[in-house]
Amino acid sequence: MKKIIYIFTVISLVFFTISCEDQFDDEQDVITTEDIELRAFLPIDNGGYVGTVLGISTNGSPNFAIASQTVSNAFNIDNQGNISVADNSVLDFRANPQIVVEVLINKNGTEQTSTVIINLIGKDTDGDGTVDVDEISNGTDLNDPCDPIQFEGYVDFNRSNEIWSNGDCDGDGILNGDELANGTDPYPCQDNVNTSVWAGNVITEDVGFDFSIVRESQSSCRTIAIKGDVIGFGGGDCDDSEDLLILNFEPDSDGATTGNVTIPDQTYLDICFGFGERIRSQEPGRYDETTGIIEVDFVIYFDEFDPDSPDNFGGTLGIKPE
Ligand SMILES: [Ca+2]
Ligand SMILES: [Ca+2]
Ligand SMILES: [Ca+2]
Repeated sequence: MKKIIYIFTVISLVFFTISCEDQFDDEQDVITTEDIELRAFLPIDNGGYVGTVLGISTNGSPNFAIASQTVSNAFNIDNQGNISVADNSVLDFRANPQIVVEVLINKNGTEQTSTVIINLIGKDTDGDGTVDVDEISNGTDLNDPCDPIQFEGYVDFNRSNEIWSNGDCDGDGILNGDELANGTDPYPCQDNVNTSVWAGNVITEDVGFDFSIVRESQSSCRTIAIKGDVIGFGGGDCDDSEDLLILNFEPDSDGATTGNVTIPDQTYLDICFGFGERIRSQEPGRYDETTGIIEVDFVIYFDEFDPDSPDNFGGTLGIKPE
C-alpha cells in the first residue's frame, strides 16, 4: 500500500510540474512603451545623454535598438533605453531642427515601437542672442553677453538669462537687467552721429518765414528732442510747453558727418491744444554736423485725417545751434 501511495505522489508531482511549465510557456511577453519628444541643446559632445525611452517587459529587461532615424548615425541607444549622440557633426539645428528616431523594444520575439522626436536647439549660454555654435565659429566669447558688440535698439537678447542680466553692455555701471527694469537701453549708442552739436539751445525756424525761436534741445543716440513749439505754430502758452519734438538721424555712411533726418509720426503740442494734432516729416530731410544745419519738410495734421492730404499745413523746419 505504501508503495502505491508513493507512486501516486511521484506521478502527481510530475504532472503538477509539467502543468506549471505549460502555463509558464503560454504566458506572452507584454511590452510597455510610449512615444516621446526630447530636446538636445547644441553643441553637445559625442556620447552626450539626450533622454531615455520607456521600455518594460513582463519577463525581464527588453532589448532596445534603433530601427531608423531621419539623420543617419545621429543617435545611439543602449540597453537601458538611454539615447545619446553618436556623431555630433551631423547635428545641424538649422538644416534639421527635428530628428525622428524609431526605437524597437524587443523581448522573446515580442516587439513594440517607440517614436522619439528629438528637437535640436542652439544653446545660447550668455543670452546675447548669438547661439554658442555661432560664437565658436565667429570667434566671439560664448560666456560674454556683450560679445559680439551690439548697439542701441538691439532686442534679440534673452531677458531671462542670468549672465545677460548681470552684464553691462554699454559700460555705464548699470546692469543690463536693471536697464530693462528702468526702461533704458542696455546697449551703447552707435557713435557715428554727433548729435551733441544740437544739444543745449538751438534756433528753430519755419524756413522762408521771417522769424526764429530759441528752444532747448536734448541729444541722445541718433536722436534729438526739442522742447515746446519749434515753429511758432501755437504761440502764447504753447511756447512754454514741455512737449518734445523728436528727430531721428541716419548717417549717409558709417562715420559720415551728413545724412538724413526724419520726424517720426508723433503728437505735436497736444498739451496746449488737445485737438489731436500730429506732426511728421513728409520725406527725409538733411543734417550736416559741420555747419550744424538741419532742414526737414514737415506736415501737421489732425489725428485720423489723411497725413498726405495737400490741404494739411506744412513747411520746412530749420534747426541750428544758437
Ligand atoms: Ca551667446
Ligand atoms: Ca557672447
Ligand atoms: Ca548698462
